[in-house]
Amino acid sequence: MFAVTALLALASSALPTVLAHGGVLSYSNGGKWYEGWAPYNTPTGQSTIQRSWSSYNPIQDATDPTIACNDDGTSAPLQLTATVAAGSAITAYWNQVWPHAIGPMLTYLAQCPGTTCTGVSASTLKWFKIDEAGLLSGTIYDGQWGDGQMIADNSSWTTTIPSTVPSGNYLIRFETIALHSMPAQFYPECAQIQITGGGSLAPTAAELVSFPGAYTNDDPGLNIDVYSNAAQAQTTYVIPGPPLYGSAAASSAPAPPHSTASVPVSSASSTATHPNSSSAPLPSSSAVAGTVAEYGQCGGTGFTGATACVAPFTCTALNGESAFLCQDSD
Ligand SMILES: *[C@@H]1O[C@H](CO)[C@@H](O)[C@H](O)[C@H]1NC(C)=O
Ligand SMILES: *[C@@H]1O[C@H](CO)[C@@H](O)[C@H](O)[C@H]1NC(C)=O
Ligand SMILES: [Cu+2]
Repeated sequence: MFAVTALLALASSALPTVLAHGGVLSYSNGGKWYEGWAPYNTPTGQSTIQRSWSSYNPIQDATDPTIACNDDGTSAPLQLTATVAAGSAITAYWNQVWPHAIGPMLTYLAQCPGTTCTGVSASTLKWFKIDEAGLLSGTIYDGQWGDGQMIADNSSWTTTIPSTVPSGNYLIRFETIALHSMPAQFYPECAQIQITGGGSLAPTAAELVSFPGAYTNDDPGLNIDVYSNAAQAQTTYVIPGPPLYGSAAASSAPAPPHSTASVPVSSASSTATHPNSSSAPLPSSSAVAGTVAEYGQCGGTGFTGATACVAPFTCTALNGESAFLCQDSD
């Protein structure tokens, strides 16, 4: 009798936690279905394209040593690798129904040295972001997010392997970040893929990051209280991590942030001191005595705040033209 009661108590305390979290349980690509790693089964004999992971619990530290591919993210003795054509769609499926609708969706690739990713530590790789979805509409507080779209889409996320990515062996890292509580919750899982028929556009240095390393706990898109008064009015959100793969090539001559009549100070003075503004060098925001701190927002659609960064940071476009942040220019 005691044993039954104790078991019931255990079950009722453990179950809600498990149901409230989770991760990527399977994948599909090119009509093929790939079961993922089963974190609550014995590792012995498991053979999947997914890297091993051990718990439905989120990572809650942006610098956690296992933030690349979740704990522990190693390849298994019977590790598989999926062959995936460049330009094809790959879908990751989370447990049904994913519970967290507030936060961004992100997808990364990292190329492995040599002829396989098996045995390669995820934390030694350089990652680039191929897909992201942050605040899609509305406010931080009650708007539509990438995470909500993932839930609406059968608790799954489909991304396309860019046709420009060089062929080779990669880890693909699907991540959902939940912002409904602080600190932010990270749910990353990785799978091994071999990309075939790829292109020749290597990611730039600025697009490559390490995990841990790509995020800090102070990132404006992570250290965020979605219930604050500010969040209830805020319609912009800065997705964490590096600029998207290909964004440097797409905008090799980066434009300054949308300057409007409400932010005339630097552009007006630079026009005045350079009679030929078209041939004069672009005003460097780091030359102005700015007020916006590193990683502070300094521009973007609908943004009306200060636009000049403190030295030595420059106001840099993120995510296409949706937001600008004060960042190190190298
Ligand atoms: C929804 O996802 C489940 C896996 O979680 C999958 O078995 C099912 O086929 C998916 N449904 C559709 C319509 O894609
Ligand atoms: C300045 O602009 C004028 C008119 O467009 C042009 O004729 C002149 O060559 C320019 N001077 C310089 C230094 O670019
Ligand atoms: Cu959860």
